[in-house]
Amino acid sequence: MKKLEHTWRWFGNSDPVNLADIKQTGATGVVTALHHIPNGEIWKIEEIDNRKEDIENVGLNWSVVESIPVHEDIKKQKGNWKKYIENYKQSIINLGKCNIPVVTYNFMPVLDWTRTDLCYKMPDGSLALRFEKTALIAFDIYILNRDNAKKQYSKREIAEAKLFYNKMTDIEKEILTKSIIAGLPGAEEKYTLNDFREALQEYEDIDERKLRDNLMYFIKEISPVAEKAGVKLALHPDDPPFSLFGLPRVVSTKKDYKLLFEEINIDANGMCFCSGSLAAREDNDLVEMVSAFSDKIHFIHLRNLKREQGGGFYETNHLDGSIDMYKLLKLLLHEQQKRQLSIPMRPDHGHQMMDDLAKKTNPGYSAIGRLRGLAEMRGLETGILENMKRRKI
Ligand code: DNO
Repeated sequence: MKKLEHTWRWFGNSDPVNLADIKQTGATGVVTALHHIPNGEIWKIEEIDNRKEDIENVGLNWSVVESIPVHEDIKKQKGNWKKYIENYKQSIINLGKCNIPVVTYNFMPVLDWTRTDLCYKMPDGSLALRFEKTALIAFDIYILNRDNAKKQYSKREIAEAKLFYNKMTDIEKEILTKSIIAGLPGAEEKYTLNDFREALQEYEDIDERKLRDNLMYFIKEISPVAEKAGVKLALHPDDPPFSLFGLPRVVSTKKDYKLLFEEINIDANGMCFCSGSLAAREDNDLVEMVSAFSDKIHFIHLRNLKREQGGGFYETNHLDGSIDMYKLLKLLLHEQQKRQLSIPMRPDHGHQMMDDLAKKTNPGYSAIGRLRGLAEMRGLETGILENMKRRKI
């Protein structure tokens, strides 16, 4: 019975969880990026090789790149976008030469993943990440003062947001602002309020249709290159999978991925199946999505969440929450049995807990919470595989 490849995200030398720690988690693969290279520039072979050597020196493999960021100009097709696409291709070619098999990326305009609370206290005292719609609306209308923001929300949502805002202290307003726009780990863009307003304005003439066209254009350009280079592309879903601040988002649903795979039928063009991102929408049926796109899954993020009334959610431990992790993992393991190579999987986020509560950690990426997630997933996987073996499925 074939297992998934167990991997761990590492943010490079500044990450408080170092490579020697990762070795002890039971992971065999590392997921990382050359975070010091500015968006749009080429990842040179020498730089890739140096990073690879650091990882291999502790007996681990560099299994997945997460991410080569897609320059905003490519998403908007403005400015130097053509040059940035050429650079992106070259980075993929260089990664292929260094035998790095998977590249993850996303196509979210302006903001990568977004949360409103990075220290949401759970009943057991650990801290979770939360996306509270009311907090986002309060920020949008009363802190960012975005033109026309009110038009996007219902009267009830606006009233709740106002109440929420009126109760906030200045420090709370600052923390909320930072949580949303100051850049979460791995998001290579960060903004001040003014930069953020300007970045949003740049998208005024870009609707869903235009953004989707730009996405298709980009993938049509890069996927034949990736195919030739022996690199799989794993497009990460929008997190959360719906529009924020009036921006279009086009990688949120089964329909979005279906369009993408129908239009660009190349093996290298695949997805990063991120359970937590997709499950923030109740109408995303994860089991149905795995079944529909099973051979397109080049990378797996496992994480759970609890959806809350009003469209928000908070992140739960891997075996709790709205996702039936047993059912999901079983399906993924069935797909794994059909493959030659193990599909890389990583525990995506974990609570800040135990010793980590007193340490400076990257939100969502502390050591112990993720270790708990990985251990739970490895245990569940062992049980499912053993059962499959006994029942000869
Ligand atoms: C958040 C991550 C995302 C992801 C990118 C992929 O924890 O899953 O930042 O890395 O969206 O490009």
